[in-house]
Amino acid sequence: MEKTWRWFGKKDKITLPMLRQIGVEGIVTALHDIPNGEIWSSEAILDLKQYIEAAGLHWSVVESLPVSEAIKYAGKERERLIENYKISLANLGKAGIKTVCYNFMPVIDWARTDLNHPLEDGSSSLFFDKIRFAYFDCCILKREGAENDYTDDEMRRVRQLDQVITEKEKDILIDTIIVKTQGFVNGNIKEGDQNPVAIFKRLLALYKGIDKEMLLSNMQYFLEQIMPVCEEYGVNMCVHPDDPPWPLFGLPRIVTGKEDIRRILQAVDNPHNGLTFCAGSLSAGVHNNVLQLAEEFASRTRFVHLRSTHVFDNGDFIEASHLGGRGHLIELVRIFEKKNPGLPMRVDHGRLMLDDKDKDYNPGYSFLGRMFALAQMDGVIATVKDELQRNRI
Ligand code: DNO
Repeated sequence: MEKTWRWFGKKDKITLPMLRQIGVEGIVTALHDIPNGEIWSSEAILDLKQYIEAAGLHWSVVESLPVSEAIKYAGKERERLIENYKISLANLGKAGIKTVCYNFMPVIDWARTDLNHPLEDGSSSLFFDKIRFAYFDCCILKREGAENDYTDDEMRRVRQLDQVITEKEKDILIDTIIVKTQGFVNGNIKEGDQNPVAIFKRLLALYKGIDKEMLLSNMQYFLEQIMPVCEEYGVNMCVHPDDPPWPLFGLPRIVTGKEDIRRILQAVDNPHNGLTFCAGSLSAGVHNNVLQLAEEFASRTRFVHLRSTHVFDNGDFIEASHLGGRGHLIELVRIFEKKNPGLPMRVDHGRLMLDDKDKDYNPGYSFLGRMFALAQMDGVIATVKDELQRNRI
C-alpha cells in the first residue's frame, strides 16, 4: 500500500516537510478554497501539484471533488454542475492526478456527536452518541416526524436528556453535528455562518419526497455522464461510504453496505466507477462484516481509509485503536495486499494526544494521533508484505 496523508493545503498547520519526516509518500488533498460546484482550473491544480512535488512528495488522491447538492437531488442546476465537474475531472486527469474520492451523502457529510470523548489514558477520540443525536434531531432541529425514527426506549432517554442538558451543551451539539465536522470538508455549513440550524433545515427541505431509489438513480445518472471523461483521462472515481452507514434525518443513504455497494458498482459497471474502502465508516454498522466486504470489493477499490470503530450494545460507537475494533485492519491489509496490492491508503483520523491538544486541528485530523496510527499501520503493512514475500519463496 502507498502511505498517504490527508493534507488540507498550503494553510494546513501540518506542513509537507513534517510529513516527509514521518514516512508519508503520497498526499491526499483538494482545492479547498474553490467553492462547491466551481471549476478546478488547470492552473490551480498544477500550482498545488508543483508545491507538493517541491517538497519531495506527490499528489496521489483528490479527496474530495465535492458533488453539489443539486446533482444529488436533481435540481435545475444539475446539467451545468455536471459539466463543471467533467471539466475539473479532465483538468485533474491532464495533470496526472487520477484517483478522485467523493461521496453522495445528501446534506450532511460524516456525523459525530462528540469530538473530544475522553479515554482512560488521557487522550481523546471521536464518538457518536445515539441519544444525543436523536436529541438534536427531535428537540433542536424539531424535524417533523423525527420521533418515528427512534425506538420508544430511545425517545424516553431523549426526554430524560432534555431535563438535564444545558444551553451550552446544546450549542456544542449543534456546532459538532452540523458545523465543525462539515466546513473543512467543503460541506454545506461553515464556521461563522449565522443560524446554522435554519440553514440546515432549508437544505433538508430540498430532499422532500426524494427516496433511496431516486437518490440512487441520480447517482447513476451522474456517473454515466462523467464516465466518458474518466475513460478518456484515466481517472478513477471512488465513492466514500456513508458515515455512519445508515439513514440520518429522514434522508436516504445509498452507500451503507454490501447490497448498496453491489448495486452502485453494477449500475455503472465500469472499472472507473470504484470504491473508497473506508473501514471506519463501514465498521460502524453492525450489519457490515468489513473483511467480507473487502474480499468482495477489493478489485473495484481504488483508495483505502484505515480506521476502526467499536460499537456499543446501545448503538453508540467510538473511533477505536487502529489495531482493535470492528475494522480488523490487520487482516484487511492482508486482503488488500493480496488482491489489489499497492493501493493508496491513508490512516483516517487519529486520537487527540499529547501536544495535539489546543492546536485547533480539524476534528479527527490531529498530527500526533495520526502519526501514531500511521506508524502502527506502517508496521502492519511491512509485516504483511514480508509474510507474502516469504510465502512466495
Ligand atoms: C471525514 C471524511 C469525510 C470524507 C468525505 C469524502 O473525516 O472521511 O469527510 O472525506 O466524505 O467525500
